Amino acid sequence: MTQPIVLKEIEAVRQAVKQARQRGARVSLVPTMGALHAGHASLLRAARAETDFVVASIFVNPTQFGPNEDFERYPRPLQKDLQACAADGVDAVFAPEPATMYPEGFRTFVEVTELQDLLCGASRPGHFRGVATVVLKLFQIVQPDVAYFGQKDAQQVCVIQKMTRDLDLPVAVRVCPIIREADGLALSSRNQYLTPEQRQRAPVLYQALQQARELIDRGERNPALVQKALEDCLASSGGMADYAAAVDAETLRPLQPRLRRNVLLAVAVRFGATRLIDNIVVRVPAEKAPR
Ligand code: PAJ
Repeated sequence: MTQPIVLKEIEAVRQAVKQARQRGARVSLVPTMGALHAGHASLLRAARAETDFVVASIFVNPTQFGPNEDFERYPRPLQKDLQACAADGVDAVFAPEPATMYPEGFRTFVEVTELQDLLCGASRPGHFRGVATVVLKLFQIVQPDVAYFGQKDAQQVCVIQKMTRDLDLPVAVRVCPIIREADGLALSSRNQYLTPEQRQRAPVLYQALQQARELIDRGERNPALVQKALEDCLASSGGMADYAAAVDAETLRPLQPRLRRNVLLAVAVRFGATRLIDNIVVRVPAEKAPR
């Protein structure tokens, strides 16, 4: 098992990528905040399988955390993460200090208007501005051919795809499926905050999504009723629903008057101070035109 090179400086990343490119390598980037689990590993493996030089970034990005969020206590098990990167064949790990990414006097931010304010954006103001800004910076530093993201963070994917198109970034964005525990709970670095009792209740997010999917499969097309089904199921678990939504998978806008095309079912629930999210996309078959 070869160890990845660990780089803390932007110039060192540029050099390593330049050398790889001189060898003709296709370069990929897997942005993460560390505390790596099997969800992250699936992205690293996809990158390993599809490209020649894999860069993983490990950076707990301060600008995407709100003032009362978990930036300080977010887990940072760097040595363990480096082992995970080695096991999945990562070539280089970029693990900068906050002052390297945001030196004194940093003033420039990227906003993907509207998309950034919906769903998670409503209860986490500034979150997607921080995500878009750091991802654009990482794209600029690594200049990858391909970047890998998880469907787990569906809105993040929408925001990054929109930014990439709107700013003509020469990066192919790949989206990998959600990796789950056996009981359906989507893997997340934040699952470790859950008490044993909260952990037992946490699969309710996926159960609610499945129930709503079944409703749509049985022919329900009323968005309000599907949303109500999601809310009722979440309420049964004692978690506090932040939102439950059945929206257009691309624009994240409400579908009115009926569900159609690709419907994103998305939920966010608080268990104590821990906020969990999950989603599935349901394809609604085109309706037959009335004769
Ligand atoms: P982080 O939460 O560490 O996630 C890094 C990547 O792993 C994201 O693309 C996320 O969607 C993906 N991921 C997390 N859990 C997953 C799961 N269960 N299945 C599949 N993929 C999963 O998302 C971020 O970091 C940050 O916002 C970042 C993009 C790095 C910008 O700071």
